[in-house]
Amino acid sequence: MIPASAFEQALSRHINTALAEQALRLIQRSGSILLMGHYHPDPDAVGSALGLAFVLIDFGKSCAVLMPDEPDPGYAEFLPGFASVVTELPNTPIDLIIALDAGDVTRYGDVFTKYATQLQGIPIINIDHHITSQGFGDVIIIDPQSAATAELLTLLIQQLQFPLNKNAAQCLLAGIITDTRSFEFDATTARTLLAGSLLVSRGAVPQSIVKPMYRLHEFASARLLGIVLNTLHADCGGKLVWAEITMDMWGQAGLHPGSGDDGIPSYLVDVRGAQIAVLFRQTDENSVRVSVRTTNMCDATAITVLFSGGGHPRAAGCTLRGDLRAEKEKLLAAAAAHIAALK
Ligand SMILES: [Mn+2]
Repeated sequence: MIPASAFEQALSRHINTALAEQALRLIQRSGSILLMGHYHPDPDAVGSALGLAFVLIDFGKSCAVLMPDEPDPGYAEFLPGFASVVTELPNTPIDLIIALDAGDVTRYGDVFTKYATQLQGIPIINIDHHITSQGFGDVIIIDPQSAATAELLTLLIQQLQFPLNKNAAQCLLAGIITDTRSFEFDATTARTLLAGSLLVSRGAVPQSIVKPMYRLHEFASARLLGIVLNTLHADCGGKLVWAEITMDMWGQAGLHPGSGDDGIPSYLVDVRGAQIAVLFRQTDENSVRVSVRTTNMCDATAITVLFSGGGHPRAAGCTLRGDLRAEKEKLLAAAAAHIAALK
């Protein structure tokens, strides 16, 4: 077991001391604290809010965790305290707001407009790790070096010498694991792993997060994968990999059209040599939804924008309508052209 002092040495003094002390003063003088995450909350938003709440409760504070909309109920499997998350402002006094994992008020849905009267004049601490964040409120702690808001909170908790209990550690580890996809993404640093190590030393269990997040799937989804892989094609010398789900395949797998296929695009892009992976999924007679995944050589949005879609460079989507067979050929040609243009 690593002595606590070793973690303190390794993880302390990463946050501007003046900012950390300002945050501490606001926390000290507040009895009742509202923690919130951004809309479409991911496990880093929910885990950061719940994790910090577990810490502050130990510190004698009363806490409420508010999300602008319902988080995925599946998170309950690995986030202690998940059942306490609310989507409406509780009717209790609030002394302090801690807004987590987004540095812009508009990212908190309509919370700040809907409850403008109730929230007016309440001090705000904003903690985030996104490089594009401007920050808002009275104390702004933004650290783009952190792979997750939960990593930044782990540092802050260490720096302020707050007690870190097992539930808090589990929630924070969930934020770090999901924002780094199990310490895989570029954002993962030696410090991220140290923060993870500290959380595990306090009782967090990586497998209890990694397995439900990334590996567990329903029996019907496993059947669907088997059916879909029969349609697997490779073009452009293996650089373009694609597969399709036709209307009758959903039924064969025992699924409602458009459900239970979550992991398939990622599975396709992990075929060795693939630079672009495309999954066509027909969910009704008139349209085909397309998921595009790429390796870092290709930009998925360069393909999906041609079909009025959008997304991110590594993962994007669009919907095909009209002559579905012709549109599908057009999309594959666009993907092939993108690959050809790389040479
Ligand atoms: Mn995050």
